[in-house]
Amino acid sequence: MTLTPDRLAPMANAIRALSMDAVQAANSGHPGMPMGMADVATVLFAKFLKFDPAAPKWPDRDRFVLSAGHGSMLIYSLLHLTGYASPSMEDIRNFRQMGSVCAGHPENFLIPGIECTTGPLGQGLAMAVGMAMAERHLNATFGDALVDHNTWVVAGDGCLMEGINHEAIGLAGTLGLGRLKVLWDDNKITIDGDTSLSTSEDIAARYRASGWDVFSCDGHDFVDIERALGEAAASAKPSLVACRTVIGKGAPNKQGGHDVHGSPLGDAEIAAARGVLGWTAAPFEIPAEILADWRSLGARGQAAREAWEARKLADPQAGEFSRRMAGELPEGDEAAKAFAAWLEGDASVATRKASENALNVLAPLVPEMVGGSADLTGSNNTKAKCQAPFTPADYAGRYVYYGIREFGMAAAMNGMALHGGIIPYGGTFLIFSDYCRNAVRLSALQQVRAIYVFTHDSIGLGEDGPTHQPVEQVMSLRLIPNLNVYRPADLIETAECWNMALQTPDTPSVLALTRQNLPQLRTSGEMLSARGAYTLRRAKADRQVILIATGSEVEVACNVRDVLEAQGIGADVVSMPCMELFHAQDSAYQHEVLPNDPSILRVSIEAGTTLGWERYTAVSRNGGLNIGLDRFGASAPAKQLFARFGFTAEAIVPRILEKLSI
Ligand SMILES: Cc1ncc(C[n+]2csc(CCOP(=O)(O)OP(=O)(O)O)c2C)c(N)n1
Ligand SMILES: [Mg+2]
Repeated sequence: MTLTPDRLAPMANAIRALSMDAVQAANSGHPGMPMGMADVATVLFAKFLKFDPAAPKWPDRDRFVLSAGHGSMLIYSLLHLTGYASPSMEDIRNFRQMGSVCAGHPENFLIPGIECTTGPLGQGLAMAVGMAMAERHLNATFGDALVDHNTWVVAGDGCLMEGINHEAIGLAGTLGLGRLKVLWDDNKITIDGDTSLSTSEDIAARYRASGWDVFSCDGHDFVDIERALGEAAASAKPSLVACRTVIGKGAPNKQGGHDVHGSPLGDAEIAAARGVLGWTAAPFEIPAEILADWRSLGARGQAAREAWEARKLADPQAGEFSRRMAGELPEGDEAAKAFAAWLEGDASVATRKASENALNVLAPLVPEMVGGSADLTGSNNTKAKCQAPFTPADYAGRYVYYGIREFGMAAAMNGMALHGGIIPYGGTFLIFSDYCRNAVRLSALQQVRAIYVFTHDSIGLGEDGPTHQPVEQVMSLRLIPNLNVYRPADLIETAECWNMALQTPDTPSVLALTRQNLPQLRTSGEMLSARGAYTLRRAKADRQVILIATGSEVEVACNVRDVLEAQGIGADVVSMPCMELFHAQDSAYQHEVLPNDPSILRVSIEAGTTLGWERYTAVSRNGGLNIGLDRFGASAPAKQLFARFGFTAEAIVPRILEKLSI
């Protein structure tokens, strides 16, 4: 089948009609972008993209990322028209309504054909960088027969203007990700108006300077689009295609202006557009011959997919490839044995070092783990001995030098996890989690197993001072739904938390780890951290106090307990490495650890913001006590800071005695 421009034009108009009608029906949404990029997207799907609507998760499909997520009707139209089971026309009719999979912005967990959730501008492109990294890594590991595909992105002016764009394209250029192709909707319009209001940069020059190839085309000339996409496809470099388009193309009175970006066109303008486009079908009806053209191009991918299935059957590595793509961990209990041996010891190490020890056990056993750091490898202790660098010369390498690009790193990790076949982890200082916070949030929303190794987790980092000392970060990360925030207290808990992080395929994890050494507090018990919190020390004298602490403050809590016990006041110490997991336990267990007894004084100890700890201390004698830090830290050695800010038995015991005496 040769799709000549006269056949392609009505196909593109089908996207325009669906987009303007769905936005009108919802009385909200963004018609401008899908109408403007309809021609480019039609050429991409008709001539370049490798996909099979019957198998949306086929591992060797090209990845298509709509980075300009506000243009969601573009991808909903494309998926429906090419014959994916979802979304249905009914879903499209109910665009943006309760229960429809056609959400305001595309969500990877609602529709199998959507590779990633987009809407926060710039992150789709940055995740695509991760997908392209994953493709090269798996290609280097499993060969061309199993892994050989491209990652195509549609990005808008906003995606290119965001700061994360700089990080993402710098990384892609340095890593030489030639399989990454970005189609820029160069319409010179954003919400506020003409792009000249806010930008004057030479985008092509910036991309070229970052190691990219840059092409351009008239985004409404099918022949020219095909030429430019062909040049990009042939390039060995990551490529940007500037597609000069008119936003809202086809709406005669509104196209080209910023009003068409995010408002329904209105009945009169839609009628006028129907006239211009020669579109006579009723809303949500696609003329049979046009739908047939779309469906026949959708059916073309079947042959490529079946050829791939046949290659896979003959491939000796097929089993291992399928295991990794399914996200299943390798069998075996070697890691558990190694961790159990640590219980016998008495290791006083920083939890960042404990994490490195765990990684040196896990990374050889779990080959899909790909690590990295945003230029803090030696501080985050993220590199396992078995890992070689991931470079253009060796994409089989399993350690990524992300450079000082926290946001770009986190988004790339999301892309790798979404691609499948990889469990990404990456490090930076906990304080800079704020730099990548929205990507961490997207890990949680998209339900991916990305593991964040955030070290230097409190004033305990010492001399670098308040710019580097997290205060509110641990608690604020706990605010993000579907994110497990771990703050282990010693070597044993750190190993357990790593274990848990690997075993939650639909939930990302943060490991908040210390710079300073901590004593080993645990010498017995298996996987106690899995319950989120547990009684580490039991009261000997009559129990009047429960001390609840995390991370480095568990040691402090143990010291407080010893002083109280010496005075005949019984105190439990509860270590709470993961609030989220404790919350998921049944109430019988929760009450076993924290009995519902208002005669007991509950005391939280964490070297960070106290806001939130009331959840565990409110049911408590005299309202409970929250020991924390509700101000910025200071620059000094760690021990002095702990003393200065009251994280010592000497400072805490009198406060407890006072509370008990009321
Ligand atoms: C990080 C982020 N900031 C702001 C927004 C809100 N927003 C959505 S679309 C848009 C304008 C984007 O302009 P462009 O990419 O050129 O899209 P077009 O108007 O051409 O469709 C803005 C500011 C967002 N979605 N994400
Ligand atoms: Mg624009």
